[in-house]
Amino acid sequence: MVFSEKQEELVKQSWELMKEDIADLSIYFFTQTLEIAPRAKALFSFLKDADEIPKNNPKLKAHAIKVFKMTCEAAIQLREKGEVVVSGSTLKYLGSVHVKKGVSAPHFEVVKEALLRTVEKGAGEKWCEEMKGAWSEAYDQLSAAIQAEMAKEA
Ligand code: HEM
Ligand code: ISQ
Repeated sequence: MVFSEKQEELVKQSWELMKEDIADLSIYFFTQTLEIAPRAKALFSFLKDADEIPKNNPKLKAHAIKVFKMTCEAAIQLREKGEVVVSGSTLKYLGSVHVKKGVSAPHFEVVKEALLRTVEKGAGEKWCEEMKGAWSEAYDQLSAAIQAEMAKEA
């Protein structure tokens, strides 16, 4: 699939909008993830002992930002190179972290849905089908790279 300049632009544009409200959107991202898959709560070290999602946890915020930034990066690579290449050491690290935590393939679909809902909320009136498609494609490719590494780890 060819990733167009327009698609890259849509991802970048929505991320710029999201940054303005990233503290709340980070919480929203986790809330959506746990709404779809309540048992995923136990996977996250900073959530498992909390009754509710902590509103002011720097780790939570940093984790959410990383997922969004990596997906943005994936969109840029898709347009520039036609594929997502995560640097070797980063990919190895991500593969091993997710295997160790017990993350499985269906979790990736859950996080995708939560991510799309979060972009929808953050983009507001800029949200559109094309934007959804661009984030979906970038996430799918990134997710495939991580899962391929996880399969090697296991
Ligand atoms: C940790 C990114 C999918 C659960 C991490 C970290 C990154 C990351 C960067 C490491 C944070 C750090 O140690 O600095 C991603 C990306 C994903 C993805 C880019 C998809 C494209 C998933 C999925 C799950 C998941 C599907 C399952 C719900 C976790 C957990 C940790 C983690 C439990 C460890 C958190 C802790 O410290 O307790 N992820 N992740 N991730 N991820 Fe993901
Ligand atoms: C997966 N990995 C790291 C952080 C995350 C935050 C929210 C949902 C999924 C995640």
